[in-house]
Parts: sequence; structure tokens; C-alpha cells
Amino acid sequence: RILITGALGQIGSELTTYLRKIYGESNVVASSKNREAGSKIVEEGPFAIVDVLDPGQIAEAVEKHEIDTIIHLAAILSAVGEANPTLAWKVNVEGLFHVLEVAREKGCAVFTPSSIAAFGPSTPKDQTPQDTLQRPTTMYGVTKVSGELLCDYYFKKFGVDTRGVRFPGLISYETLPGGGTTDYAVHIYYDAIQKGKFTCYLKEGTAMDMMYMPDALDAIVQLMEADPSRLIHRNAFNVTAMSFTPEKIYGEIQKHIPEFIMDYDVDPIRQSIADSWPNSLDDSAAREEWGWNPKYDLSSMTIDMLDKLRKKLGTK
Ligand code: VAH
Repeated sequence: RILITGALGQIGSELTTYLRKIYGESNVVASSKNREAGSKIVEEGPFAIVDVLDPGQIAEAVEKHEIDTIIHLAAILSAVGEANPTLAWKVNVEGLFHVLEVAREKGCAVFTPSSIAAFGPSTPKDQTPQDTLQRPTTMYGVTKVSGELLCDYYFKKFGVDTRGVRFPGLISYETLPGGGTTDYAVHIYYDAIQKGKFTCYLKEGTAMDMMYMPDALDAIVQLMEADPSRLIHRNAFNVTAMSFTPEKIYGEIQKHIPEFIMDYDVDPIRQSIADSWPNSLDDSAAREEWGWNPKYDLSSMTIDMLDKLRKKLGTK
């Protein structure tokens, strides 16, 4: 069985439903530090209260539900992490450490995502290589590099089957992201439909890698089901589907909502975070080692996002 931590978050809420469809509802245990009454994730399948800062709760859920794979998503994202670096270190590194310790003791495999945030201003910014300099300047980035190294260590030293990808910004319509720097690329769709106007907190020309959530969910399943003998890398595969600037996504939405307007009100903190990250990743290692091949680009994502959001928001 699979245990998902952070199952009520932006990735977790969709991954739980997706994996329940593939492996069966009773085989996917959602977990979060609080129970969100009424959430379909809690009502539609097994749920456990797990605060990743409490190793006993992780071990108890693994034993009770006979877990063999932990998908560890509970994390503090970049912007929230920069405002509260101590919390980001505790949740992102100590939380991961507890998950890896339980996985070592109980024989579980572990998937946990890293991020493009694991790179810093001294990393080559265009077509960032799979193996390159990683000197991130955000606490979130420090926790992501630490996480990559911890997962590699647990694989090499203890044989724990750890795997992970460096996710770019993820765009989805089910659950809002929890305080990242790429979140503008989600909110722009909501505001285009609900307000016809969007104020962007990043300046024009700020290019970042992005991916539509359906491709992110496929990446997790494909990597976890990959033949381990083909994996040269394990815990930090660069994966991306597109790279765009605020004006590029604005232009794409305007093709469908011509009267949509965007202006800028730059947030210096999130601008400095975004400026420290790559403009575009080289994801050839993921393509070669486990067949990574995203389906959505900016145009097809925009069509699907606007269609699904209009249905969700009950607008025309
Ligand atoms: C963030 N969405 O903005 C996350 C992600 C690459 C970005 O790590 O912090």
C-alpha cells in the first residue's frame, strides 16, 4: 500500500485521487497533520493523521496500513519558507529525515520531490544540466538540496529505494498551491475568469519552468514504476514541460479572453527568489532513463485550465 503525506495539498489532493484510480482506493492512504472534514480525499478512502514532525505517527500509519511505499509531499514552499526559514528547515528536512528513518526500519520505498529551487544564481540558467552547481540562496532551496542528498545517502548507505524529481512550477485547478513563487501562473487563470484583470507580482521577462498537473502526476507514477536497473540518477531528475514569462502566459490567455488585462506590482522577495532560479531545464536524463515525455504545452494547458476552471467556478 501507498502512504501519501501532505495529501491535502496542491499535488497531494490530485495524486491521491489519481493513484486510487490506478491501484484501488483501499491501497492508497492519504495523510495530513489535520483532518479536513468533508474533503473528498478524506471521505473517499483510507485517511491517517500524520504530522511528519512526529516520527511515531509516521511509523504507526506505516504499520497499521501495511505501507510499502511512502510518497512524501508535506512541505513548506519557497515564499512561505523565506518568511519562516526555521519552519521550512524543520518540515522540509527534519520531516524528510523522519520519513527516511521509518522507511529504512520498515522497508518502504520513498518518493519525494525536489524542485528547480535546488539551483541558485551561480547555476547555468538556460537548459540547466542534470548534474551541475547547486548553491541555492533560499531556505527552501537549501532544504531541497539537503533532501536530494539525504535521499541519495539513504539509497547508497541503507538500500532504501528512494526516487524523486525536480519539479518546476505546477499549474492545476483542483487545489491552490501553498505559498510558492510560481503561484502567479495558477492565480492568473482564476483572475482571468473571475475578474478579467490580473496583477502580476513578478516583472515581465521572468522566465521559469512550468508543468501542468496531469504531467506531474504521470511523472511520479512513471518514475516509481521504472526499472531500477535503468536509473543512473534517482532523487533529483530535472523534469519540465514548458518555460514561459508572465507576458507569454498573459498572451496565451488573451487568445481566449481578448478583454483580459494584466498589470504588474512586483513583490521584491518573490522576484529575487524567481531571479535565482533557472530559466529552462535540460530534462534529457529523465527522458532517457525512465521515458519522461510530457503531454501539455502552454497552449493545450491553457485550453484545459480555462475549460475546467469555468466548470469549477460555475462561470460561462
Ligand atoms: C514554489 N511551486 O514556487 C513551488 C515550486 C519550483 C517552484 O518549488 O515554491
